[in-house]
Amino acid sequence: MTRSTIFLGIAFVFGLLLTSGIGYAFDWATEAEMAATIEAPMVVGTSSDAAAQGGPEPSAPSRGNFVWMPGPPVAGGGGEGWAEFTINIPAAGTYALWGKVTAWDGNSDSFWVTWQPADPDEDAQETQNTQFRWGVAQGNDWHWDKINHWLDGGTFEREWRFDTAGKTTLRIGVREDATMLDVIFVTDNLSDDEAEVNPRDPTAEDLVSVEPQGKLATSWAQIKAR
Ligand SMILES: [Ca+2]
Ligand SMILES: [Ca+2]
Repeated sequence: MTRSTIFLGIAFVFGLLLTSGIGYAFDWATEAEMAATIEAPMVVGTSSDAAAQGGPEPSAPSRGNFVWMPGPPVAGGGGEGWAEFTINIPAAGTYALWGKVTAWDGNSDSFWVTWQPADPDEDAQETQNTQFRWGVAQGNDWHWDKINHWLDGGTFEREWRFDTAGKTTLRIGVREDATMLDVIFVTDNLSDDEAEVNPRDPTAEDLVSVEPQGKLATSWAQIKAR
């Protein structure tokens, strides 16, 4: 092996480390109840509100609240109201979303999800486009679910490609009432493995810092801390 071959090998390995480090640099979380806009009948709720509808009472959500369209267990209903979030992404790239949810049963386990500008400006509650239908993992207490699309032919995890950094708009629309959303977690780690992605509740810093430049600085600080 020549000296230049060894050098190229070292440079290649270093490049891989650098690439993987940057690729997994960004994560951010926000409280569902801190959405920029919440349109009724989607409202902010508490665990006792859920119990008052007759379902099992979930434990305390992050910062005490979640969003939902109130409704009793088992019963159908829904299709109106939404929560909309402004999310500043730090760089062009591909991102995934996880929701911290409670979903009692098969009549209370879905939302509509569009994230513009990767998704079109489409009212999924009106079009009923299954590309934007999130089949939420069931469970009577808070758990993480990677946002998927529940197509007629199967359910697949989603990811969103943004060509530029900056402001994006995420809308979570009611599909079935009583589906509960506590936290939204945004990441450029596209793994489906929850243990690897490690979705989390918002930190105080997440809730203050919304500027793209600020988030980029945070990402670099996080890399350096590893
Ligand atoms: Ca329902
Ligand atoms: Ca919350």
